[in-house]
Amino acid sequence: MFSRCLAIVLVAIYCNSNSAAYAADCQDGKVHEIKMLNKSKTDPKMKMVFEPSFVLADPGDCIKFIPTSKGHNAETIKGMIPMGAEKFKSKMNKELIVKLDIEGLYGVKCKPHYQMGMIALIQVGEVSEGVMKKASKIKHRGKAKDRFRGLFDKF
Ligand SMILES: [Cu+2]
Repeated sequence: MFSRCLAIVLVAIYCNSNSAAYAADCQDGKVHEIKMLNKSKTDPKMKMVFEPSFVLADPGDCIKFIPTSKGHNAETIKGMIPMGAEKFKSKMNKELIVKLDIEGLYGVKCKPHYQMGMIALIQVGEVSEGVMKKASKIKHRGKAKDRFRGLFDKF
């Protein structure tokens, strides 16, 4: 399933005037929006969250990380991207759009709030049980541990 050597196309959008470029890259697939928030919109007790924290996407879809609250970024977690996929990392307080072509699981964290549990999981296409198991066994710290457990429990 990893035989296709498609690269992730990384498109960083720094201001809205660049949205034409983003539209060109993402027009074939869906754009899934993930907000970076100080406080969850659905559960106000949850602090420092990506919302939604789980996204199911098709290969070729785009993910748009939106800095709704200040002080966050979005970057892949080491060891939590599919084989052959490229890591990505947004700048603090900047929107980031990534096109995910390679099937598998992508673990995402906010660098300053990883320990506070600011993580997200993106599933692209179909994921085998083996891949799922391997990803669920990656060790995490602080609240990231509990939140990842919560996400993997849903599978
Ligand atoms: Cu954060």
